[in-house]
Amino acid sequence: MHPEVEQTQQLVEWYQKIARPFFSKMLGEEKVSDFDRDVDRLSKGLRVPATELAACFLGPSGIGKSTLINAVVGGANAVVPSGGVGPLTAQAIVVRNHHEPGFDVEYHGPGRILRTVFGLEQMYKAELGTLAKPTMMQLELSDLDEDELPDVSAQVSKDVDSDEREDVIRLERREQLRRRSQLLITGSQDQERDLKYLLDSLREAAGGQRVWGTESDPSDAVRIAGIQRAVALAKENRTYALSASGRDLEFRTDLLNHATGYLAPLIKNLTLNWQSPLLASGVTLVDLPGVGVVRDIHKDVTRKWVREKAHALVLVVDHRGLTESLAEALRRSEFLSSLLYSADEPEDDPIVLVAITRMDDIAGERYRQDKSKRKFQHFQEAAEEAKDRLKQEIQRRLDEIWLQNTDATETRQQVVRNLVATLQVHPLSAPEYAKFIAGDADDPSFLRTIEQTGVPAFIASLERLAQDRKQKAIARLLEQRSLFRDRVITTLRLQQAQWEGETHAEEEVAKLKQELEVFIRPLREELANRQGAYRNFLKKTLPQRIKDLTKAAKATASRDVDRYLARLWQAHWATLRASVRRGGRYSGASDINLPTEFALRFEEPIAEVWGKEILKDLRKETKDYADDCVNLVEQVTEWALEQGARIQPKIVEAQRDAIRTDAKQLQAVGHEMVKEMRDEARAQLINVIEGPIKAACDKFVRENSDVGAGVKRRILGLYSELADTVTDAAEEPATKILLKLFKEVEKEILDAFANREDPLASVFNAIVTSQHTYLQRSDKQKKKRVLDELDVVLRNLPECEKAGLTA
Ligand SMILES: Nc1nc2c(ncn2[C@@H]2O[C@H](COP(=O)(O)OP(=O)(O)OP(=O)(O)O)[C@@H](O)[C@H]2O)c(=O)[nH]1
Ligand SMILES: [Mg+2]
Repeated sequence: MHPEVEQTQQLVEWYQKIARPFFSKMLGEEKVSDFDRDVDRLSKGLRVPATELAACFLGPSGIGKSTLINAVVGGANAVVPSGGVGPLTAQAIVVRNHHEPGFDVEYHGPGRILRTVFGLEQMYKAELGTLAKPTMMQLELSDLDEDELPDVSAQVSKDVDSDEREDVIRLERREQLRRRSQLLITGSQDQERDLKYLLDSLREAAGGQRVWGTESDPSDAVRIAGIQRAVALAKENRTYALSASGRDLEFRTDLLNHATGYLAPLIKNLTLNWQSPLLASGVTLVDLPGVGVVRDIHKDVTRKWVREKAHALVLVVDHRGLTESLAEALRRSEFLSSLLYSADEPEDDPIVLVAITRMDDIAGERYRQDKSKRKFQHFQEAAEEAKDRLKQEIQRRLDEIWLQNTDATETRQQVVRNLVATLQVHPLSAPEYAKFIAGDADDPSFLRTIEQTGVPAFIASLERLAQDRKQKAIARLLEQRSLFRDRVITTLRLQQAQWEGETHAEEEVAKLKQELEVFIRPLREELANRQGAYRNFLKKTLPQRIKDLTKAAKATASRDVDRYLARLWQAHWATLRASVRRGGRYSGASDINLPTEFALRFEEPIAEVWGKEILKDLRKETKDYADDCVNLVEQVTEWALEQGARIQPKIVEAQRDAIRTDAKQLQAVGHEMVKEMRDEARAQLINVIEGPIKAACDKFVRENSDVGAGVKRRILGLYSELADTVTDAAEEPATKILLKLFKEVEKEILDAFANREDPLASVFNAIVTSQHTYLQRSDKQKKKRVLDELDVVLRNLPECEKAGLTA
């Protein structure tokens, strides 16, 4: 176990077993519950050893993502399937450290197969002439679950007229469904089968009857049974797990069946458990679906990983650099906008790494043309060039997708600066690396050392990032721990000083008290003013500011939404119509997603406002207030310390230290919440925005406004109206979200400081022991008992904490 974690655990145990009972007897439950909260926070920090670094690999299909992942975890062994994963297998595969190699799968239910059957049957019946040609609408609704098949309409030329276009799309869809069915039943997309046979087999696999009069072919029986098993598991919400130990071939086959074979279309989640030094160092690798091939939900999978879970984003490119589709995927994954919340404190932001694959091909090409240098020299030169070029190119692309003219707010620019400042570029060749690992004399690498492949440096970078992340978590834990320890110890010290102190004669105390009263009166007034102002800030100024800022955010959002809608004029009318029929979302020749796009445009100004204005103001005001309190207390302590033998300096100093410690805790207020906050803010915005959009679209379709001449104009008119409705509707929830977040931070502040006993009163009491405590403490027996107990508490403090105990 990590020493910091172990020590924290000891401290927590000490508090619970020894210090807490003492406190609850001496100080009362209120003070103790305050410490309890600190301990809760500390206990959460104890999960440090499990801190993972999720590195997500994003890049075009076939670029070499899986090959690279295999190289970094397996060396020469393939772990994730690579090479020729078709467009139908767009799964995120999570590779994580586990002592027992194997994999876990979560499947989709039977609905997915049934929709394939339904779509295929519709088209088949139409061809037989028993049914009218399905309309575009039927096609759209029947065949697909948005996510399931590659985008067709994008591939159909925009020049063909619309009827012809629909025909082309229809045929293409049919072909895709057919190929998918072939994959499910025969294990290969290209294995031709009779359509009726496919339909019957799929029905059987989904748990239904064969209705087209065909017989099951024994060679396909294994797969039908396999699908039935998968569907049954999905129905019971269970996962499938297979351990790799001792049955390599079976494992390989089974994994292949899942990742690229007949089960691939049914997979929801696939996790590979594996062992390798890199994984053991806390790195989890996520092989994301290839960009540019798949449809909506995969973008959702990508977005979920990239926006919400990635701690490192590996952009996999080749010598052509960041292609348009990858840049687009990056934009769409909302990675950049998620960084807006933390533009001013980017230390915990995910890091972007660019891996350039196929450097060996470039070297080969150059070598063929210029034999004056060795191939490995060409490799090294090309790698150096690529590094510089890519850095510039990333900057350029980011400008293009995110910083164009009016979009370029200062916060966005800050996000890009932060990203570029920590960007890493790794030109590499995974296949050459694998050759070094394999050490096959018949198939050596042309490179001189394994380092030249670029892969070891890439691995080292990931490891370093994982270490950094752990280190940061540990540093946070350490900080929390020392704060907590200081608070506990100052409290104990104060008790000790108070009980140990010689008790003064009653008249003497009374006189001191009088003098102190005189001195402290103006300070009390000042404190009261200060408290009033701070309370006012918390209760009025800031909430009002939040409201004003959301109003301003709304104006910005509304302008940006208009700009987005203006761009939709370029969309094909059929795409627009498809989108209106699907509640404002459709992935076609151009991608339309009103709920997300609207939410995004609203979220952005809000994110900026939160980090740049609200949190900043709040921290500043709080710090000023805390500093003022400390300052007032210090004035009193100074006065007291000048009183010589009339007071107990130890008590006074202990009290002052206690207040200083409390104030210190406030400095990082709100820091821990940024991440949860941004996920929540976004989800809530989408929620409020989605409903009205869907309702308006449905109404539009019910009224048949989606057919007939001028449909494009009508739809864009509708969307434009929606923009206003939606931005209006979003204002209130947006304010609520911000207020809620603020409340949480406020609570953190109150817990730490403001709700405490008045600091001047505490120090006053510390100086002038009240009559009651005076009497109590003059009971010699009791005094001895308390001091003994206190001694036990302090003596049992874990060794490592005792350094802070120099009396
Ligand atoms: N020469 C060379 N070939 C590579 C390199 N990286 C990958 N390849 C080859 O490129 C092909 C595709 O690699 P994959 O790793 O499967 O690609 P991918 O990015 O995972 O593709 P999808 O899973 O379809 O998105 C395979 O045949 C690899 O052997 C490289 O650095 N050099
Ligand atoms: Mg792959």
